[in-house]
Amino acid sequence: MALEHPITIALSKGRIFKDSVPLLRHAGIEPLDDPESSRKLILDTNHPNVRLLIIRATDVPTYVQWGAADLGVAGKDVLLEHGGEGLYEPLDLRIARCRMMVAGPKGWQPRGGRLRIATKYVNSARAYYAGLGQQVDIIKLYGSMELAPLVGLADLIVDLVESGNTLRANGLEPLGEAIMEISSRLIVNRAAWKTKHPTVMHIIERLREVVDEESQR
Ligand code: PRT
Ligand code: MG
Repeated sequence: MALEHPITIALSKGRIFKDSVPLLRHAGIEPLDDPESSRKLILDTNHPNVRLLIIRATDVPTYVQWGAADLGVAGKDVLLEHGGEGLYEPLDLRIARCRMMVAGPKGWQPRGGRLRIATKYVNSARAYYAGLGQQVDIIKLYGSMELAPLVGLADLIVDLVESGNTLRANGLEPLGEAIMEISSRLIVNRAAWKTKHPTVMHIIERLREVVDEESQR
């Protein structure tokens, strides 16, 4: 049968869960609880062999890397910070899309001197400025990056932008083109890829079908 091996899938609640549900449904997997209303961290599904772990977005690659989950859904931003060790990334699910951008106070102009960049995305920001050949100081934050330029912690931020409302509400604006387009990826534990191959492949193929269908709309 299609899902012959027990499979654990790691997801974060919020936009990734919401956007993953229709995709998983296409693979025959339906959660029996809603993480927004239930406090359960392990959700059963309609399929006796499949369960979902509800964890922080940044923890998803870690659970999959160590085999506590076989599969996971994680943003490219999160995967770049994690490093991708022990993971396969076979499918772009094209959900939870946004752009990673540099932003600063409206009308900001460089004054010369070394820039301070506040961000949660230290690896991506470092790689971006290294690519420009520009020396900057990167300041690691865990959230609310928009505050940093307003109170003099940093000149600029590197953050995710979807509608731009969060930046605007704080008197900030994007600077230049996006650093990169972000979407969520299906990730697979390397050992599970081998030991549960038919089941993993079945899920990937069903997900690929629905992602392709969506992208042709
Ligand atoms: O919230 P938590 O601290 O638990 O973790 P998280 O923020 O990593 O998780 P979550 O669930 O908020 O985001 C999960 C994934 O969704 C991210 O890793 C991204 O890949 C993706 N994603 C897509 C986004 C956004 N769009 C997004 N807009 N993640 C965050 N945002 C935030 C952004 O950081 C900024 O604060 O939304 C704000 C900007 O939105 P706009 O619409 O105002 O521009
Ligand atoms: Mg968030």
